[in-house]
Amino acid sequence: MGKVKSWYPGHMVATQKIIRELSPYLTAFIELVDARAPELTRHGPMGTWVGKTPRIVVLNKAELADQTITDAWMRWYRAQGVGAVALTATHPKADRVLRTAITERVSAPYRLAVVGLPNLGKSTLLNRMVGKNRVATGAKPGITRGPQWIRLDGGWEWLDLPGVVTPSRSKDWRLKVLGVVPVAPDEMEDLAEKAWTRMHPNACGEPEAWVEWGRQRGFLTSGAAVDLHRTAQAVLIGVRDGQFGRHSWEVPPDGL
Ligand SMILES: Nc1nc2c(ncn2[C@@H]2O[C@H](COP(=O)(O)OP(=O)(O)OP(=O)(O)O)[C@@H](O)[C@H]2O)c(=O)[nH]1
Ligand SMILES: [Mg+2]
Repeated sequence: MGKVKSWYPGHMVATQKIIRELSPYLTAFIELVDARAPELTRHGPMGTWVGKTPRIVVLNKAELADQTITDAWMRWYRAQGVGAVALTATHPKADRVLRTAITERVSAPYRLAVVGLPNLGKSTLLNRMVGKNRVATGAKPGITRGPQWIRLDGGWEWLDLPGVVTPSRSKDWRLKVLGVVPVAPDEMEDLAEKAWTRMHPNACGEPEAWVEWGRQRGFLTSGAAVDLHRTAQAVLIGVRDGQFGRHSWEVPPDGL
């Protein structure tokens, strides 16, 4: 648990300063959230950091979310007067979808900065916009360590930034399941059980169903008992990769 508590590295403090200082010079902020839990993964204090500069909310990893719930979120953002678009940064068409969403809302010159919590796909989206792998990405939070300006076609300029976290919110277990906050080894089994139960509502009353899944996969110790740690790891990877189907972890405040 200690590791998680001290999880607010210096580069995140530096990022806040950059966002505040650059805000007047930018056309818009591209605010990344996870389509499976958009408001939970939306950075609260960002609103005050960006000032009057427009924000476009991008609900990324949409292919992992429940489509009906994502549609409800899109209606909710529209009702709030917030420009939002749902996409999948790993999909080849994502750049076209995003360019359209941006040009419909703000005009040239396009000087953009991508902001949001860690591990949401900010750098993946940039690579998609450039059409090649220009910046590092990875399946754990904290890959991007410093700001990086990249030029895109059409004279667009795009600033990739490290993810920032809201320490007060980082205790929510769903942020750990979504990969935004690192998971300490001693909490992995508890998280896997919670995640599994949420994703398999029909297995209600069978709290050990995730353990049985591990047994079937052959995750056994030398004594032929189920290796709970390995099973928990596999469950969390399965959630990350959509192995258990599409699932949303948060519904809009006004319901579906
Ligand atoms: N399934 C899915 N995975 C995605 C998508 N976009 C990004 N990822 C994955 O999410 C992980 C994090 O991506 P990054 O682009 O490094 O995330 P980031 O927001 O730049 O993270 P930090 O630099 O740590 O703040 C990687 O494993 C990506 O492959 C998506 O649309 N769908
Ligand atoms: Mg990054």
